[in-house]
Amino acid sequence: MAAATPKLKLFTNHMCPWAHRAHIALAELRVPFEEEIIDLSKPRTAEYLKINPRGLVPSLAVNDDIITESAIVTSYLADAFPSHLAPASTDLNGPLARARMSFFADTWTSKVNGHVFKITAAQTDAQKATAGKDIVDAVVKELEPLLANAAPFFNGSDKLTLAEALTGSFIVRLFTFPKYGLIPRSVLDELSIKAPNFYRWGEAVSKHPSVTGIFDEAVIAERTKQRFAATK
Ligand SMILES: N[C@@H](CCC(=O)N[C@@H](CS)C(=O)NCC(=O)O)C(=O)O
Repeated sequence: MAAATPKLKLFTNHMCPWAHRAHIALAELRVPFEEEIIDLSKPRTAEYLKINPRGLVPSLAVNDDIITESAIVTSYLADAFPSHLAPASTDLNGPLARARMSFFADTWTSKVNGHVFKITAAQTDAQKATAGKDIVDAVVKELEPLLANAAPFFNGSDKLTLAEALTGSFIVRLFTFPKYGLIPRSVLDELSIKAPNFYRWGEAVSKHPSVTGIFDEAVIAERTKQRFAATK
């Protein structure tokens, strides 16, 4: 007998790119879930700290169990609801395909994401120029080769995969923030020339409805500006 579908509740905040990962997976899986928005502008309540002692979003309640950390939550969703996001680890090529997607997401997080954070936080043109060069160099070296067979999504997929669920929230920021002056447009222009695989993939990812669903770009760009203006 098939196991009953678990009851899911996502503790989230739509401004948070880490929580956004779980939203992308849930949108693709089309599984019903409840959500509770956690106000990150205030100290976490004692009730939420019982759910996640680190006080971070996202957290996912699966019936009475809690899962935290966005990569773990998102991978759990791909495991629990078999779909186009990822082959099962018991499939012939499943473990290898999953290792490739994990490596891709890890590469984004460990090699590129920090530079994107720095460019949005930069206070001077010189800082923006340095971070912009670092983004382009890291994408060209680390990500461009991993996207040679994207079609348009990871590893020849015509649908989003776990690789996009884990990175799409950051990609949509990189591709939309130039409109709001948070990232110089020249960074995207350079990427389109020096990293054409990445640029084509990023354009497709940043327009996908499962990625844009909870992403209110104007509000998020404004909040990001305010956050960094406050640190001036
Ligand atoms: N490593 C965590 C990072 C999550 C995270 O940093 N969430 C931020 C919002 S984007 C948060 O909850 N911040 C609350 C705080 O620092 O008080 C994950 O991947 O889930």
